[in-house]
Amino acid sequence: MNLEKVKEEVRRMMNRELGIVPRIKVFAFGGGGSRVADYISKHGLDDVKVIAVNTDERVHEIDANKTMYVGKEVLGVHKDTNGEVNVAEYIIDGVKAWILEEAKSADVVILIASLGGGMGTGGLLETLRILREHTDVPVLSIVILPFSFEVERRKTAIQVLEKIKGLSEYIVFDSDTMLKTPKVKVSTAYDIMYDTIYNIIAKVSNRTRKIIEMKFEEIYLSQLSTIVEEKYAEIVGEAPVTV
Ligand SMILES: Nc1nc2c(ncn2[C@@H]2O[C@H](COP(=O)(O)OP(=O)(O)OP(=O)(O)O)[C@@H](O)[C@H]2O)c(=O)[nH]1
Ligand SMILES: [Mg+2]
Repeated sequence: MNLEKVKEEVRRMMNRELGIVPRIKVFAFGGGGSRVADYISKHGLDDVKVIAVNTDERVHEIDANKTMYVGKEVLGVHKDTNGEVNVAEYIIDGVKAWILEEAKSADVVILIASLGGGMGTGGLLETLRILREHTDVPVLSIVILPFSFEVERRKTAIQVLEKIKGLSEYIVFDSDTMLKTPKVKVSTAYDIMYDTIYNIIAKVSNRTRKIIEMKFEEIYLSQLSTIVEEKYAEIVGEAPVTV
């Protein structure tokens, strides 16, 4: 084994031992967001923690790393906010400490929701405000706009989207796009959309991993490199030769 191979092996071992992996936290809000969370989790993503948040107790049926059933004390037996964005914001404010605790250990936070209802819209926006006020963690919002025929919901969604744009990076999916391919069933069209979201998150995770590895290398591995060279020379009984 030559010196470069030894160095590479040490680098890999250190990454493994010290857990140099990105910590991506995905928060998915409301009914639509939970469906995305379920899809992502079922298809599996390393280094990504998926948290589904909803006022509907059935959130616990979602395949996610963590499911948060919120707002019972506000809504009582009601399963959703019934399109009340303000109510969702109020509920999220009540679990602010928990959101910050989760975000604290994240390298990147991704927020997902289908806009136009209450929980997805208010939940995402209020979480974004909380993160911006208390942390400097990079945030990406991935949102789905309702169909144009959902007139009032679409109006709400667009108003909130304008606010999101001022607070984080964002990616917008428009449900109307699904109408351009009428032969594709809506359920299939949603799956195609979820798959694109899955791929975006995978890319963010890979990119973050590369950045972390580069920083780690700058800080530790440059010093370690000298030690490895000395040890190598000691073991093979000669001056280090870089091949
Ligand atoms: N991603 C996704 N979005 C959907 C689906 N069905 C409907 N939607 C869209 O999602 C928008 C928001 O609906 P939900 O996510 O159910 O609403 P919510 O955020 O749970 O809000 P409340 O139930 O009012 O508290 C709707 O206006 C639809 O445009 C679906 O199967 N998947
Ligand atoms: Mg709902």
